[in-house]
Amino acid sequence: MAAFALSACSTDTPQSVLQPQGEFARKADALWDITFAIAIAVFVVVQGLLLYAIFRYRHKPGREAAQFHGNTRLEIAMTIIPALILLGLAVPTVATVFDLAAEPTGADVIHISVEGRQFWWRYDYTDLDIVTANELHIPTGQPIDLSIEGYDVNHSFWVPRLGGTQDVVPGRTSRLTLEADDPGTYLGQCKEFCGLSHSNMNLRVIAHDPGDFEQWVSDQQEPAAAPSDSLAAEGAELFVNGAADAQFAGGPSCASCHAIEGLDGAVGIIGPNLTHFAARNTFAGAIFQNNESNLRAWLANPPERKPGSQMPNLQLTTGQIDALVAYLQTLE
Ligand code: HEC
Ligand SMILES: [Cu+2]
Repeated sequence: MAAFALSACSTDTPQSVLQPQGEFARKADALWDITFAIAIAVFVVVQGLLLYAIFRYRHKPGREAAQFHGNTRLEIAMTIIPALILLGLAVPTVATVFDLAAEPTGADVIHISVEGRQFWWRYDYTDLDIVTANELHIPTGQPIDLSIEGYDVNHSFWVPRLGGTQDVVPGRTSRLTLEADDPGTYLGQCKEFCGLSHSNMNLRVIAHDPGDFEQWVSDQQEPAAAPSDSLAAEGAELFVNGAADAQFAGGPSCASCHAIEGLDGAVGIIGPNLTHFAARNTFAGAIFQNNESNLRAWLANPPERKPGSQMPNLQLTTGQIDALVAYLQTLE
């Protein structure tokens, strides 16, 4: 009990809904504050009366337990008081529900279509012509309009400090508004059990000052850089055509699952768009830091690194991994 209670004193809580960092998360938090205050008051009154009754009417020699039934006034009061409390709570709740559900309007609203997949997030900036994965870049101080779709099974999108949760259901488009006050990285994750790597389906929102966001957008809109040296060029070639030897030749090439803008033939849509892969801090559901050793381990055997991953083990040789990593690292 003590360990549980003391955990509330922790300050390092990047996914706490109680420390909102944006307009929409704050509105939900305000509702919680009211509900929590009322719940505490009810708890104290009810437990107080209970303790009083236990003590005041405890057993004593010669004292008989009274049997009684049907105190109409008490029963009416016990029905009306909770009904009034719930009615009172319904007013701010319903107002907030409608407020949060309203689609933000205005010329500067950024629309992003989010897709939950086993076990990563795909983001399509529909007006900006950018497709990326797992790390959602947004400008600070303005509402971001997310329309959210499911691709395979149910997921749930949640960045606790920036907004509410939204269930992701295949065949249905839902929406959610997020906003961040300050630049920074905000953690989130899938909140609906969705299979073996549910716990590995993280995401992060990276909020920038509006000027820095503009810069990010124009960088992302560039096609991928051409390979800078012969090893990277070999990697690009492997990426599109596979290799003439080993299992990799018979299986699908990287390009049949991944798109890279500017690389001929790389138009796949099964896996994340890799046009600016090297600009991401993390990969594979934001669970691995994007560095050379993690990338090598990933390419060597994705389902071993991330159970249930839809990227198969392509039986790459060390030489092929060298070339592919060299190429992926040029994709700034
Ligand atoms: C059958 C489809 C398929 C093939 C073939 C494939 N991938 Fe993937 N790849 C995926 C999927 C799906 C993911 C997302 C995995 C996850 O996060 O669970 C992924 C993830 C990745 C990532 C991490 C991207 C990110 O931002 O999270 C990299 C890098 C990558 N693949 C590179 C490659 C390379 C290089 C090849 C060729 C050797 C390749 N892939 C072949 C489907 C594929
Ligand atoms: Cu999920």
